[in-house]
Amino acid sequence: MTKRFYLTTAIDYVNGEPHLGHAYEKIVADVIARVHRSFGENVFFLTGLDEHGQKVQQAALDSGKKPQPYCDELAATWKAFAKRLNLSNDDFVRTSEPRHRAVVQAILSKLHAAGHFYKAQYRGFYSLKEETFLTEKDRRPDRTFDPGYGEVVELVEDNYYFKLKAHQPWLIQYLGANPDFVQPAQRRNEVLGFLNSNELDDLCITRPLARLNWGIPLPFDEHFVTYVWFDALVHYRSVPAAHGDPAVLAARKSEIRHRKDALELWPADIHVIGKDILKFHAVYWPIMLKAMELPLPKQILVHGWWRKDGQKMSKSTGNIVNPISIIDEWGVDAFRYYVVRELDIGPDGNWTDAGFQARYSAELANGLGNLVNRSLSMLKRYRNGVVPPSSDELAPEINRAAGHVRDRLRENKLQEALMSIFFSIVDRANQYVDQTAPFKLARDPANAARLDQVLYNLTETCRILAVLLWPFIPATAEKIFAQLGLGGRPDQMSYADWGGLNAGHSIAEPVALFPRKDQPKN
Ligand code: ME8
Repeated sequence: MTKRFYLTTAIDYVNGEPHLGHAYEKIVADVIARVHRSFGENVFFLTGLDEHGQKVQQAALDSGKKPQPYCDELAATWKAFAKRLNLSNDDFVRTSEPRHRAVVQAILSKLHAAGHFYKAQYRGFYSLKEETFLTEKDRRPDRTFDPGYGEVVELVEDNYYFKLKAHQPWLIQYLGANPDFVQPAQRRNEVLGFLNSNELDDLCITRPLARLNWGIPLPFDEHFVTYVWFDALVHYRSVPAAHGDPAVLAARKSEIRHRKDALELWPADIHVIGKDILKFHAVYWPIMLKAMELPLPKQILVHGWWRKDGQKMSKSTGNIVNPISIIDEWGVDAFRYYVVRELDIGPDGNWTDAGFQARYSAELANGLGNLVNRSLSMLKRYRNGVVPPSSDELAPEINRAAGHVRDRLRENKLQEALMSIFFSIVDRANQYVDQTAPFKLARDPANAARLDQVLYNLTETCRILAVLLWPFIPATAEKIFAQLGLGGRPDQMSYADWGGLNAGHSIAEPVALFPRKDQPKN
């Protein structure tokens, strides 16, 4: 048994429909998962849903349903959404599943016995909307709280706390010694800046049952349920436990059972998350894992947030991008392509319909689609679809570009990799068509050998493009392979070396990959 490359996303709250931000994160993670598979690694890609807590309880109540059936219904929508995005996830976790609940409870019992928690009374101002206690620091100069916190009430209640504070020096030291732990660097600096200038408060890990009942019961005090982060974050570990991962089972000592079908997953290789949940992942989670005596994940990869037309996306103002309607109209790969091409992992991005349509038209329809379509159509027309003898005129350039793409992919520089594919390969090959003018060569039989060369170079470039593009736009890459008459899938980077097409091979029918849209919508 060898350890798999274990990659996760945030698990989304099921208090509404999936939006662009959710879709983006899952696509980024899916591209990374496919890249690693393509490099020959054994990957385990996990995504799922965060079902407990006040927000979900409230959303269920608002729709007149009990939380579990409410979640069951929405979970079906979200799972269908994952399929629609063509995610290649290996598991889909829901935090209301017994396999997760059992692990959360076992961990809580163990940490309680080891003295990591204490019970204390807290009096403070509480934001119902954000499910969080507010401090004096959250007040505005006029002593009021930001309206973003919604209704704020004063509460006095007992709760259990996790001793977070004591580990602060250790965490600062760990972050300093492990520069790749939080990426990109700007996010790591943010965490370090925060830790160096604030004293951590201990972490409240419960809610009184009287106030919240939609949660995992605290195993050692029936009056409480587990509050979100000791529930949600633990899914990264409960899923490996459910798959019999010896590393996480060993940490629980009590129940090591060796299973034939066990998977070695922990530690996670990458947690892909959005910037708003950085503190939970880069501060709470490492300390929780230290208390659990488990190694830390290798990397937390933090993406920025999407806005639309320069404004925050919000259901109430109607300023949203509905991924499903985009996919219905333009296809899943146009959507996958755009979000990764437009936004590097790190900064915030801005969606505009005009920007999306411009990239569709220039890069997918006129760039990639046109290249593949005219290359294969010319091979059909001039050589009856039969691949001519091999030629390596473009080989040095394409091999160099493919090497660059692979290097960027190894660093999770997805946007740069896509740009290289398009600038150095798609644009170069389209320029090659213009320079060599095969339609002119075809007019004179004396140019037959030259036409053979040109057609080989173009067809082989299309094959390599399918391989390099597969992690990003898998369905399109597979279509290119099918149109090339090749069996199997373009899912291994090793296929991207020049010269894979053999003379005499017959291609299939070319079909437009990205139909041109005549009248772009505004
Ligand atoms: O935070 N642009 O769930 P969530 C980009 N359940 N990403 C966005 C975004 C936007 N406009 N809006 C949200 C939660 N996201 C918790 C996570 S993990 C153990 C628990 C991202 O549904 C957000 O940053 O509010 C997060 O990574 C993910 O979507 C889920 O957000």
